Amino acid sequence: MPLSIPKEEFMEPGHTACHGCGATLSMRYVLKGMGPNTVVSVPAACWAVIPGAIPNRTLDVPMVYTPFAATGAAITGLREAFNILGKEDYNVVGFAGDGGTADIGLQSLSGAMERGHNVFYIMYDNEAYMNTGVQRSGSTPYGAETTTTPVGKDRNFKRQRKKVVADLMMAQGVPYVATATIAYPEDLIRKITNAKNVKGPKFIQILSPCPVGWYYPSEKSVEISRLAVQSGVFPLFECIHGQLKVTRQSKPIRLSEYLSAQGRFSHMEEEDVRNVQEYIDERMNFLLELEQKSGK
Ligand SMILES: Cc1ncc(C[n+]2csc(CCOP(=O)(O)OP(=O)(O)O)c2C)c(N)n1
Repeated sequence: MPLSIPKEEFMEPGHTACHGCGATLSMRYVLKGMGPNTVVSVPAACWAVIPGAIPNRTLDVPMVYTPFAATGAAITGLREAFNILGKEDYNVVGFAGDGGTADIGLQSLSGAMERGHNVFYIMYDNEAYMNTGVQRSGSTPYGAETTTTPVGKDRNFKRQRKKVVADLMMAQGVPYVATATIAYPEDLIRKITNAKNVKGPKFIQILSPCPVGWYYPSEKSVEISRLAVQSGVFPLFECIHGQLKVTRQSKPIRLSEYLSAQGRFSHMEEEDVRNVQEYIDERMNFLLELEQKSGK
């Protein structure tokens, strides 16, 4: 039964994000799933500036703004403080970019998850450090051009594979781990609702396309995020207490459809595309094996 999208909004019009910002839709849907009793902790990132300044803030929930590496520590402290105030039912949500999660914030995230606090950590994954001008992060995929991996005549695109933080979180035994994206809002909101029913730490990685850093027209963000899922580049799954379920693709598409829609991959040659396809197949096999094991 498809879940209908809650009508209530916790994000008002008037944010300061770029046109077509995927991370902005991610926040909107996350808050629809969370509801009003929510506090959000945001590190240095695009989302630190998107809400705008008081009194014209776009968010209807409180937001705490912390140093870049500190999201895991911040949500730990907020959780304990809310508990002391008798507000155990409040949702404490870290909302951080991929740089703030896969790189500089990783130890803080891992510590918060290991201590078992009842918190949500949302990684909005736009696959580079966008707020400071599209520098590569650990979560940037193989093949992407960024300002620190400029193609030029040496074809200096990112040569390393994407570090998938959701997989790290599953390996760490985090009770709720999922991936989602803005092309499938019902799926995203259902995952937030499911996560609310799990006690302890929850981690959700949301692919959030960025027209400025991925070099595509701003009206195509939802389409690009759908292509990412259909091509297998960004598989959707949910893992509750080690029980993994992968969403099967009813309409798979060719990888080239996803890559050719974005300028960051426009330099890729056949061999580079084959490398990406190999990675997709390996990762899908890894997830399906985990799924099979968890069914036992
Ligand atoms: C310790 C520290 N180093 C660098 C910065 C500069 N800085 C601010 S935002 C940002 C990029 C954040 O990237 P990401 O976490 O991927 O989020 P996005 O900007 O893509 O939303 C950087 C490098 C900082 N604020 N603090």
